[in-house]
Formats: sequence, C-alpha cells, structure tokens
Amino acid sequence: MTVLNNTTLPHLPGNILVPAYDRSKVTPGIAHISVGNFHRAHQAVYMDRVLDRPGQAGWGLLGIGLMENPHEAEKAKDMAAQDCLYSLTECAPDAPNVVRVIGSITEYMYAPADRAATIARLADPAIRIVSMTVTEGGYYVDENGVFPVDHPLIAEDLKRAVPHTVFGLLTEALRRRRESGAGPFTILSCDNLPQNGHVARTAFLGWARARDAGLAQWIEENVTFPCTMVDRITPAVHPDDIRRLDAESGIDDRIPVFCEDFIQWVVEDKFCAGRPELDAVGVQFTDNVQPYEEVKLHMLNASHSLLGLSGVLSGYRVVSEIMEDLHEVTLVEQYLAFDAEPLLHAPPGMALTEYGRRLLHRFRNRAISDQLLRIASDSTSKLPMFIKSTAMGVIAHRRPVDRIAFVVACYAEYLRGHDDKGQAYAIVEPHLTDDDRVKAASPRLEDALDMSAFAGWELGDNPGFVQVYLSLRQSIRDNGTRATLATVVSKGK
Ligand code: CS2
Repeated sequence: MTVLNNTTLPHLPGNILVPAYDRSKVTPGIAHISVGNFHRAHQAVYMDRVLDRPGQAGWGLLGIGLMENPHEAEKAKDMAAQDCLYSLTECAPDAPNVVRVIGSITEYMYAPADRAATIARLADPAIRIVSMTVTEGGYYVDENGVFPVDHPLIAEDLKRAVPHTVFGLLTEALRRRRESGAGPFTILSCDNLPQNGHVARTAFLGWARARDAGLAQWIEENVTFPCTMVDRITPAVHPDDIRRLDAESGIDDRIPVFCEDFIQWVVEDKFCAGRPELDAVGVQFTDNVQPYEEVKLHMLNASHSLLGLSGVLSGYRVVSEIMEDLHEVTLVEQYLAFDAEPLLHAPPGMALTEYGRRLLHRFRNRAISDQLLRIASDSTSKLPMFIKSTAMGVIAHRRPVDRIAFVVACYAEYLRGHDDKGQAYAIVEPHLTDDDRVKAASPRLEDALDMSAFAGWELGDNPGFVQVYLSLRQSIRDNGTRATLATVVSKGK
C-alpha cells in the first residue's frame, strides 16, 4: 500500500482521483477551526474544486485544531505526516464508490501547542475568512439569545492573556488586524444551527464586549457573519473503517473520510474581505438562507434525532438497518408530513414532500453505514436546534403531540445508557450538566422535562403534553421502545 504525501501523490493507484492543480502554489486564504470529518467531506471538497480554477490559488485552507486532547494532537501529527492530504470515499447508494484525494488543506496548526503562534497566523492579512465547525453546542448562546459570559468555561477564558476558546483566539487575532491595518476577516459558521451567522455574531460580540468594548465595536462595524446551510452525511471513522477504506483504496491513509454522494451548501453572500469563486463550483448563494436551513434542520436533522434516539434504545446501531424497520420509517414519514412540513416555508423551487422522499432514500444508503450513536450523541445541544421549533409549533396548534412526546421520552431514557436489551452504550453528551443527570434519573419522570435541552420549550406548562409524555416514557420502560413506537405510529395523523 502506498503512503500518502506530496511525493507519492503522482504515483497513487490509477482509480484514485487526485488534485490537478499545483499544490505548491496554493496559499491559505481561509482558516478553518475544528477540522472534523464533516469539514473534510464538505467545505474542503468545494475548496478543492475552487482551487482547480484559474486565479484561485490564494484560497487554500489552513486547518486549525482547537481542542486540547490526545485525539486532536494525533490528528495534527497525521496531517503533518501526510502533507495535509487525505482520501475521501464518496458512496452512492447504487454505484461504485469514488475515491479522491483532497488537496485543499495546505497547512495545519494544533492551537494548544502554541496559541500565540495561532493568533499571529490568523492575523496574517492573507487570511480573509475564518470558517468553523465547532458543533451545535459550541456557541454557548442560550435560549434567550444571550452569550453567557459567566459560564465557568467562558469566564475562565476571559481572564487569560492568551485565550483558549475560539472566541478568544479570533478576537485576539482581530485585535492585531485592527492595529496593523490588516482589516477584518469574515467569520463563517458551518454548524447546524438556525441562523448560524447570527448566533456566531452574538457569541463573538458577547465575548469581545466582555474583553474590550472598543474592539467589540470595531468587530461589530467591520466583521461579517454570513448564515450558511451545510449538508452532507458524514459518518464517524472508526479504526475498522480505516482498515476497510485503506484496503479498498490501496492507500495507507491514517485519516481517511467517507460520506454519501449528496452535497449541498447554501451561503449568504456577505463576505467583508472577499471570497473564493464558490458559486462556480456548486455552492448556492442567496440573500436569505433561513428557509433552506429550517427545512434541513427540521426535516433531515430532526429525522436523524428521531431515528438515533429511538433506534439506539431499540438495539439498532446503523441508520441503513433501522430503515428496514417499518415502524421507524413510518415514524419519520409521519413526523415529516404531519409535524414538521406544515410549519415550514419551502425555499423557491423546493417541494417539501419530494425533499422528504429524497431524505429517506439518503438514509437507506447502505454504503455509508452511518452510526446511530453518532447521531444520538450531543442530543442535549441538538434537540433545541432540530426539534424545538416543531415541538412548540405542534403544541401551539393543538395538534397531536405523540411523536414529539415520544422523542422527548426517548432522549430521557437514552441518557440511562442502556438499550431495551440491557446492552450498554457510550453516551457522548459534553453539554449535559450534573443537574440534567439528576433530572434524567429522577423517579418523578416529569422532572426530565426541566433538563437544559428543553429550556424554553414550555413542555411542563402543557398538561396534555405532560400526560402523553409520561405514559410513553413509562411504556418504554414497561414494554420496550419498539412496542411503544408501534402504538405511537398506529395513531397516524
Ligand atoms: C446529524 C448530522 O449529527 C447529527 O445529528 O444529523 O451530522 C447530519 O448527518 C448532517 O447535518 C448532514 O448534513
């Protein structure tokens, strides 16, 4: 098997697609914070296409790892060993996989190794956009739209001369740029949250105001925060996947990624320091991203949460497998048709029913074997983004609450850490508080409705909802999740 780096790139097996542009001429114009699998399967792919166009060589990607942990430190070593190259396997449901090497990331920094150097690098005027995938919970903005400067992690970081958080690093880089006359960069959120640009703006300005009011005002006046809708299903990559992908590609890649063949990016055209020719490589630009993101979050991501939470409890682990379960599929179909769609406004040219049909087709893609535990992870941050507005709309319109109550009950039960068969699984819930844990475990089942994930949903204020929730949650315990789901879907509309 061939190792992957600049030297071996021209000699890879003939079926592997490789960058046609000269990477030695590419310099970073975008810094990306938190280079996870999703970024490497999504934005980095669009940038790979951009770099293939004339005059775009100044738009390479500088990847920045932010979290201080062994996994991230290892990733930095792997990126360095491979000259930031990696293979991406794109899996269509009904065609052979396509393997391509992505070359758009040309530099990588592990911020915890030298935060001051990272700030200095971000202050380089060549960097004109800083994009990020820091997860749904990574913005800290609460249900009232407030950035909590007294949150222990934020308060601690605000005191540091050289901060650790994304807010601190970027603000300090902007301070330098203001002083040097380098000007602002665009801050581009690529996370799954409604109005992600506005949320990012609230978070960064909230931080900056607490640190330096004058700088905050400069940021407010000069930095733009476009909203974006990002979409590509990208499973987690476990050691077994690395072995399988490498055997298939014939490349000894330490950091391969795989994903579905579908890709979409809708972006608000609001870049304060220029942007690459993304419109020429399939990115949709619009004045209003909101209808796109609402459809995506409330249909795709919400369906994922439904499947993830109920599926894990029922003993499933893979999305394409759960799609063979008629009740699970019916749950998603009913949720989309009766709960989510009536509250959505389709963007021009998009038919919601067709979008929903296409989603189910994407979920059935066996080639990506996406993990339900990946989807269920961090539900504490995801449910407010994916389910809350549908839940509140359904309750406000006095429509049947069974499916909403079911997913709420499943979340609380999922936090117990074992499925209906008693099989334990790892709960990855970085934003679950100690108080949440107490409420999830409370014998008074209604206490779970006060967990932080449900802040502002007003679930407890609705006796009809509470009653359905209590009976479903008790039924999950007494009869199991599958049997409970059967009763939920039998009600239909
Ligand atoms: C998933 C998303 O993590 C999740 O809950 O719903 O990662 C989903 O796969 C992507 O948003 C698809 O674009």
